[in-house]
Amino acid sequence: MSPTRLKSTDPVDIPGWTWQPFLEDAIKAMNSLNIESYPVKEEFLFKQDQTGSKAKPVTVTTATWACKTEKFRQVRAACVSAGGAASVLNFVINPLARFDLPFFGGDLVTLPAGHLLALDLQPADKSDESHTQPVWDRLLPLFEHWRSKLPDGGPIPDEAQPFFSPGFLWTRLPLGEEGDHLIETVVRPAFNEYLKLYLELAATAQPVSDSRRDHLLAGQRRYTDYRAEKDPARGMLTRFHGGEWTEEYIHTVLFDL
Ligand code: DBV
Repeated sequence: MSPTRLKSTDPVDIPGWTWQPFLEDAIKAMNSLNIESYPVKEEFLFKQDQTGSKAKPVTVTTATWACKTEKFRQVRAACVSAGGAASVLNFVINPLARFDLPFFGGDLVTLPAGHLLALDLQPADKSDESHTQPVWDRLLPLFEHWRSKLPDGGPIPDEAQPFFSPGFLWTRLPLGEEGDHLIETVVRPAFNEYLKLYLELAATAQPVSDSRRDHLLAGQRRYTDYRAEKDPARGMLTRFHGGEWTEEYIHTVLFDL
């Protein structure tokens, strides 16, 4: 039986989904904010299909947790569970452009070949020092601390550079005990510290002028359009749930600005 999720803030409870503790940490970290549910169509709140062969079917589930707050236009978690084939938490906080804030982005991905883990506070306009510097001054000490404990994830495409901060924490870890240990002792506290810093920046953010808001909004659109166009999960989601569902999910839920 599939759990009924009627509201975007209803708990996500997918048996065997390995990233559950991270989502629970994130929701707890936001518990002093006034969280309201965010409109998400039922077919995107909870979607279950079968993949794999007739002889060895695999149940695949994609659930979406989402909310809005006073300063966040949309906070959303894409939660994918497909047994040994994939387990994903993609978590993004989209601030209102009225506040001079970066995005919070977390991509926690387990595939048969290993874990891919990305964390960042991503700028709406990397060339705008008054947007980036106050964030980077506080982010870089966290980055230096945690990156020293993780292998480097390797190169990312040049065209992605405008959308990353210098505090982009990016690693690949092996499946099994060694990877699991680093996830629990390094990646989880790093995720929580990045999020704590983000929520502190948001707590002190004051509304900006209309013209500043328009500038930030234009940068947010470039970022969101890029993420929708290049979504690395497109192939996987299309295999699991079909092309039509996936395109609508990417454009109207995951990257809906
Ligand atoms: N990535 C998303 C969404 C996902 C998702 C919405 C719903 O943006 C999952 C799920 N990411 C996902 C999957 C893969 C990656 C890879 C399934 C593996 C794709 C595959 O190998 O088949 C960080 N994520 C990646 C990669 C990077 C990121 C650099 C490798 C891309 C590649 O190998 O081509 N995603 C990227 C990033 C953020 C992010 C910087 C924000 C911090 O969310």
